[in-house]
Amino acid sequence: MIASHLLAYYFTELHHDKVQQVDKYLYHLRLSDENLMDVSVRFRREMDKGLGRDSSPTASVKMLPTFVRSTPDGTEKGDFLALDLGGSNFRVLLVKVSDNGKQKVEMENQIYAIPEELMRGCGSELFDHIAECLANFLEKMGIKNQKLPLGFTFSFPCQQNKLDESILVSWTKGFKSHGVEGKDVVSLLRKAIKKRGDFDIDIVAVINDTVGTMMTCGYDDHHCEIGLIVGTGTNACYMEEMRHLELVDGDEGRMCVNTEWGAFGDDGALEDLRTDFDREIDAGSHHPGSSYHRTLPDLCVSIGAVSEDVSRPDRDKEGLVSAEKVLRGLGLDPSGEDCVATQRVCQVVSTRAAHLCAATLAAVLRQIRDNKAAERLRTTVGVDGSVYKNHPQFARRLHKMVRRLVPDCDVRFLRSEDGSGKGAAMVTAVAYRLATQHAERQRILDALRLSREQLMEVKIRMGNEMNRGLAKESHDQAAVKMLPTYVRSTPDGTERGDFLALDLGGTNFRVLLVRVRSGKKRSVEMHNKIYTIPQEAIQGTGEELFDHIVHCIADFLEYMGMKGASLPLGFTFSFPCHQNRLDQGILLKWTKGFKATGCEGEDVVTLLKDAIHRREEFDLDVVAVVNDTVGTMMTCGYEDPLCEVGLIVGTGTNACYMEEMQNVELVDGDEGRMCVNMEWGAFGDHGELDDFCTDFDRAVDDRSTNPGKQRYEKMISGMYLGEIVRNVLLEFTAKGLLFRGKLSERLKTRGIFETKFLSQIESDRLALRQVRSILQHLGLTSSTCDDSILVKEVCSVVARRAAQLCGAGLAAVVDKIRQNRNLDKLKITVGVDGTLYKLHPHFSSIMHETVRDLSPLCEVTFLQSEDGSGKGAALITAVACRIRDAGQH
Ligand code: 0WK
Ligand code: 0WK
Ligand code: BGC
Repeated sequence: MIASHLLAYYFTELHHDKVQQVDKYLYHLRLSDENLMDVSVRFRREMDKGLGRDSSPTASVKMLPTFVRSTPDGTEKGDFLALDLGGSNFRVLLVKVSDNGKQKVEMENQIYAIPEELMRGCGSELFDHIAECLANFLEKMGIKNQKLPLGFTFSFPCQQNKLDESILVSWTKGFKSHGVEGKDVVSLLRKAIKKRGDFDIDIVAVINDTVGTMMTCGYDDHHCEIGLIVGTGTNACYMEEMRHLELVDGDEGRMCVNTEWGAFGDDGALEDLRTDFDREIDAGSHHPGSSYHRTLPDLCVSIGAVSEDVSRPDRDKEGLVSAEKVLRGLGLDPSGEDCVATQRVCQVVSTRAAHLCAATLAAVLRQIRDNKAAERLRTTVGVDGSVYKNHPQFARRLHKMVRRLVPDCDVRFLRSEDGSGKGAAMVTAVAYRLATQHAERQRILDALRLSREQLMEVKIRMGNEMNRGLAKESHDQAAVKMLPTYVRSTPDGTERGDFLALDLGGTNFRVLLVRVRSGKKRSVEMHNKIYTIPQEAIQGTGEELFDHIVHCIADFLEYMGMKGASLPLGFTFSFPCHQNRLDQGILLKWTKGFKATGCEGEDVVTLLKDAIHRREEFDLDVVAVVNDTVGTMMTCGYEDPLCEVGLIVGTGTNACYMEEMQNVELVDGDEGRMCVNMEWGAFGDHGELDDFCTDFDRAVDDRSTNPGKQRYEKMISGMYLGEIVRNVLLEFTAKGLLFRGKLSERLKTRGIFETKFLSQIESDRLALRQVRSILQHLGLTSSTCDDSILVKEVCSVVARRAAQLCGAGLAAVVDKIRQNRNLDKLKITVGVDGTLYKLHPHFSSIMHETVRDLSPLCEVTFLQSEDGSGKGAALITAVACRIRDAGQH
């Protein structure tokens, strides 16, 4: 229109005012670098508006989420159909993707016409026609009986809520079929196909042609993260950070955004740059008032013979000839001057178009550069469209201006030779791969997901095992030993004195001095020092281990200036011990990787005393040996008298609680209560949990220092969760479901995936890239964002199961206490300690929830121990001393 207008105008008015007037007209169509930089800045602002949840409804540049999040990873394979509607040609394609190592893509396609009357007629007829073309193509290819997956390139602005659903926002490019805007084009197509009933397909994805172009080019160049179309219409898409897409949930990774930049200026943002020619074109267009930015293509269309006419003259000498031919074609009798002017008009119009494109593309490039916080951005733009491809100067002008506007970006422009249909097939192939992989991953993870019924079953079985452990006749066969601790009462506030305490068995070995005051100034003051237990002591001889313990005590007494002091000592020894009295503990078996020889079956108090004697430096009065669960219950009981259960979820896991003496059949007497150390870690050692054990659990157990033992512990506690995750990741990788199937040597290393990683990876504060840095630390340098999301999912599934299993066990404990006391409702406190419980972001809440759900008649308060079980051990020692001293008077 401009050219013809201009020329028509030229022919009428300019006959009189020579070339100057032409230049005057051309002036407004020329944009300076400042103008273009300003357009670029304005567009960037529009992008932010489009991405914002609150601002997007009024934004002209809609920034539509496409639900395309991943690019091909080379493992896609299969036959896929694709439809390509919205450009100059409507294509139906069959795309064969083979992954025999060197991924190959073969394509067959057929172009079909879309009659004008259908473009402007009734929508259902349009889709009937599309279905007709599809049927024709399937017939031709002899695949009408196959239900192939299909990717639909539908190149119009669509609101998407998922990959296979797309609501048409508004037609563009001369399409006006009614009854389609506001509808899901996938349902319209499915309906049209169903109506025919002679073939069926599985529509997996609907995408915009810019997205298809990005994917088509991304197949050859993995740097391609922008898709650009300059053809009948113009538009661009790019990979945006999820955290910027406020319209879609999730902050992890990236998603392709269809900018629909054609509408830039619809809110007047380009008013100052628009010329009367633009306004006239718009007024005469199919969609007046929308799509200013579509200045170029619409302009071309209206001159008839479309862009060729404009682009051909834009070729210097040869172009002049074309100009004359075009003008004669329009029934004019142009002079040489007319042809020069016409060529000039074409040059200026297409240059403005190329530069406007460059300005908005520059904004997209800056957005990606800033997203990556990159000094210098290296990226590829996949391009398609007849204007970009056929106009002799457009591409060069676009590239040049882009490099001028964003000199700090290395931009490669990659022409799409295969059309966006291939891209649509790749999106479908990726969606298919992701869906298949997702299903396979969920199938594997489902083995680690426990239903409420299964958890209730665990609770019931734990309850049964508790009774078997308590009962004299079944105790020996019971897996859960329910060991009497000889702790019968909790502190009554009269305790006082200085006590030493040892705390062995958790992550840290502590020596403590605990000063207990009674009466009004009732308080407990503690001094402690943490010592490491060297691996060689843990796995050496018992003598070495206990000599090391005594060495630490000596160091502590010196450190406290109490060399040679002889204080009553409470020994927290966090391993299963059979006790016949408070100051004796026969070690039944080591757990948590301890293997020191000559200890199992021995009284650890004796082993300690022997070591003290061997040192001949000080003497100690070992009054009590307690389990860390008992110490924790006491520590918390000092604050909250309702605390009658102790729970540890740390390196290992275990629980204790105050049981009715009449149920503690291993100990004489029926009066009162005694604390029972359940040693529930061994639950499952006799097969009680076999139907809940997975291959991953079996792999962890097989390679542990105590195969077949502590099965429940190995599904819950910190020493093992990392290993379970590592084994799941190995399985996923071996099946090509993760890390592109590339196994890293480091990931094969036992214990490399520490449980602390689970807590870190699941903490909401940790962005994905930090998950990636953990994976990089594990030698998984090529892990992708998707990999990180999957690793996070595996960690959460494994941790969730651990928390639920722990909750099911505890539900059995509190319900037993309630039944012991014939209460309809029990109010009780559980004292808890252990790094996993304290540091994992979700473990405690999931465990609490499970207890509440499985034992609704128990109102359970969880009290986290801040002082460790050493304090509890000292309090037990204080009580024992009080009773002993009372006994001596
Ligand atoms: C070829 C792509 C198609 C896109 C077209 C745009 O396969 O998806 O719509 O380019 O260019 P046009 O045909 O409008 O010039
Ligand atoms: C801190 C207690 C200690 C217990 C430990 C368990 O003072 O007795 O063994 O918690 O947690 P872990 O250190 O194994 O994570
Ligand atoms: C031990 C228990 C201890 C628990 C928590 C288990 O391995 O057998 O005695 O209470 O770990 O530390």
